[in-house]
Amino acid sequence: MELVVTHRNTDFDGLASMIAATLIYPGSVPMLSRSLNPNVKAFLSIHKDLFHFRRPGDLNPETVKRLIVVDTGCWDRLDGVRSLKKAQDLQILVWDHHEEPGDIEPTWSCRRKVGATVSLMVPELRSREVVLSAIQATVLLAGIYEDTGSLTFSGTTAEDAYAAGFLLERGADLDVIASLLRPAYGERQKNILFAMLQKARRTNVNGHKVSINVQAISGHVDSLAIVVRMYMDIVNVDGAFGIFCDDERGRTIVIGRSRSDGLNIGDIMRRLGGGGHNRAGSALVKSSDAEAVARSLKEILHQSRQSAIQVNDLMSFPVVTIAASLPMRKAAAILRQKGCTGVPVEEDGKLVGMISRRDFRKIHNENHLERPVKAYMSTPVQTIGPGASPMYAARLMIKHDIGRLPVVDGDRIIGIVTRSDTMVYFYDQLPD
Ligand SMILES: [Mn+2]
Repeated sequence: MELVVTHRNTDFDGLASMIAATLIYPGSVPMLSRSLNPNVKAFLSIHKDLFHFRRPGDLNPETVKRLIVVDTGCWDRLDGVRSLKKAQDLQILVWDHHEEPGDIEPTWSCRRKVGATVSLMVPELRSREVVLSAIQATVLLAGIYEDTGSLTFSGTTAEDAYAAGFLLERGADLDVIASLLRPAYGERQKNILFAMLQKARRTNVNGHKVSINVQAISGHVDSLAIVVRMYMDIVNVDGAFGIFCDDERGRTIVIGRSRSDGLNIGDIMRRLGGGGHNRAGSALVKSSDAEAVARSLKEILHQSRQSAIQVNDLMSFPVVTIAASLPMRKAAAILRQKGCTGVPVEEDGKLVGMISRRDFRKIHNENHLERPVKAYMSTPVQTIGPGASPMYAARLMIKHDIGRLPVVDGDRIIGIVTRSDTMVYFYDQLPD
């Protein structure tokens, strides 16, 4: 017998990958884990009859000749096949998209870091010319959408998008998917979110807007990560941390979410004894002193700024400046010669304004080109410190509709950062 299995607490990617496996390996038998995530559970309660899933205990593992494992590479995460771990002559096939290979030693595997395991399997279905029903296409696409946040998470690859395109062509229904992927958000989650919003505070950590929120909880609460994610969206910050202390159990759960690479949640959580990746992570602290946990989190945040890219990594220097008394005609010549669209203006060694090509539009009479720069420059000057984040620089430029910011250290101009410098950063092409 060929048996198809996936990880416990099965999500749509796991479920979809099992369905894909039964299509790739005709005759194989899918066996569900005893634990399913709430969305998958709700889906199967309605669609159970369409799929012939078995449950642990339904079959004798000894008859298995080939084990097909999808969406995990770890024995620990499988349910009901422990006895196969030491089986002789067992063929094991693994389809997985997780970075950690896990402890299953497969005979054959397809492993690549893409957004969803099912994205790895779609090309196989395609090349075998498997005919997909609309409902199959829908479940497969739900797997991709759930794991990639509808193709928006940073781990999403072109392969995921191509697979999604193929499934849409095969009739995957987006309205059905929207109803399948509802976040597990109920009364308890709502109450916690409301309590968090009532005392929402924003702070600035190196130009990143961050919110840290302490809440008391009692007993196990599902889906706190979803609450933190919603909180981040509503409070509109770059990073949000929920510190949930459980007095009874003497422990505190810290959950972090971020929208900026400058705030690496995984790094921060590792320093609290937890883990995660760039945008998401958590830690379990064996103490219910939430204020102390909040203090260490703040300390870590302030220390970690050093490792992030700062404005002084992007700025150009030395900076061309011009004197406030210089005639506009000469200023125009300097801009042309240096090939820049704007430069800072100085008077008595102090930054007093910016002059850019745009300011020349204020001149309607040729003679006025003899007037000093001081008469046309833009003031006051918006500046930025060398330690600020590229995100903050971009925000200032958008807010004030300007294309460049002088970088100042005290009174001194030490560089200039432009819109294109920040773009280079956001698109990952930092010159070294
Ligand atoms: Mn997955």
